Amino acid sequence: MLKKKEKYNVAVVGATGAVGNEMLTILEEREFPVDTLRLFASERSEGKVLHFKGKEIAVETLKEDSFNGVDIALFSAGAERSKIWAPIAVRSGCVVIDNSSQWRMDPEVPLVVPEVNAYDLKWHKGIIANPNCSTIQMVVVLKPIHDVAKIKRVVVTTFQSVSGTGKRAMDELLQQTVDLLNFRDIKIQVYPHQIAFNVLPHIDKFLDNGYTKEEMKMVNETKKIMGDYSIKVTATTVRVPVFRGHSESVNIETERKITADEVREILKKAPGVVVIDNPEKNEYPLPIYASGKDEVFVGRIREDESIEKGINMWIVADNLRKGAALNAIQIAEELIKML
Ligand code: NAP
Ligand code: 3JN
Repeated sequence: MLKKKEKYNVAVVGATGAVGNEMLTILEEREFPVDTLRLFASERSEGKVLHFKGKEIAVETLKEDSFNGVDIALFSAGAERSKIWAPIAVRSGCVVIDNSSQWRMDPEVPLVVPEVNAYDLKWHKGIIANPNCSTIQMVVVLKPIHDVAKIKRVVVTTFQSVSGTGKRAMDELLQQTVDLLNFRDIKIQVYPHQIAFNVLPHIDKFLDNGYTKEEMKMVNETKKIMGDYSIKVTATTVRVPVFRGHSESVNIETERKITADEVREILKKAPGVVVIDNPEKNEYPLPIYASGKDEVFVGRIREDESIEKGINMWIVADNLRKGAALNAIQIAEELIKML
């Protein structure tokens, strides 16, 4: 298990991907106390050189003994890899912070957003799960409201950027946009339909209940992180032709009446939240401004006039940072603070 040290041996699994790349940037930016850094990806990337703090590090493929001597492993190489390699890493003595959905709903695994439930880190058994990006940015805003007014029901519609799908999807949006503007035929490879100049009400696979997996992740993960299974959640997740930054229209119904002004005051004091809510100046959160930032931005806060105790909000965050890499590194920071 993790022992207190001045610096830690860190591994990033999926280091060549969209999330992995962001992890390297954030480890460096936040001066995480890294002793050695090992980078892993698929066979396609073996030997590829990545940069960290001015040093070149060659990418390796995973082997049974890859995690020997590693203290903290940050996984972002997909659920299948996490399923196989996270237990191997734990057996080698390291703590795994996993970005995939593989372990999120496992009752033995804490699902953590530090601003909301850092206390759940106390009972980890080696694996800690990082929630889905759309869930993370929503719960950072919901928790302080829940503490004051108890949320009974959440209705959320997301507007998710293509970076949520990874590097290939970002390339596809760019290529389709360039091709369409040049009157050329387009290639459709990543999504079931053209994504440029389009909106797809479909993220991840469809399930038997008519929802997508992404929608059910938001439903189930929200309850686990908030530690309240009585909250009702329904979600519609939508892919939009935006490169980076997920936006969400969120409607809540509370047990206690709370005004829009009260919500603004609560959120102004909430950790990791920035309120941008000046409609008279056309000021509200936008993905182009949230991109590259660490905070979760919230605006368009208003009372839902169709019910007695309801609030509408617009929530935006950088999905690769707070939605994935940053949250994982904040978990690592909390863990070492606890030692
Ligand atoms: P990506 O850009 O496609 O990157 C995938 C990464 O996984 C690459 O580094 C890839 O290496 C590596 N990989 C693939 N097969 C591997 C193997 N057999 N062994 C080791 N590494 C392998 O995807 P991404 O957007 O970064 O997302 C990666 C994963 O993070 C997702 O699948 C998801 O589970 C998780 N994720 C979570 C959130 C969240 O909401 N918290 C958001 C986005 C993603 P190569 O470059 O060599 O192919
Ligand atoms: O599509 C998005 O905006 C977020 C995608 C997240 C994602 C993509 C592929 C696999 C996940 C996730 O984190 O839930 C997974 C997965 O691990 O299931």
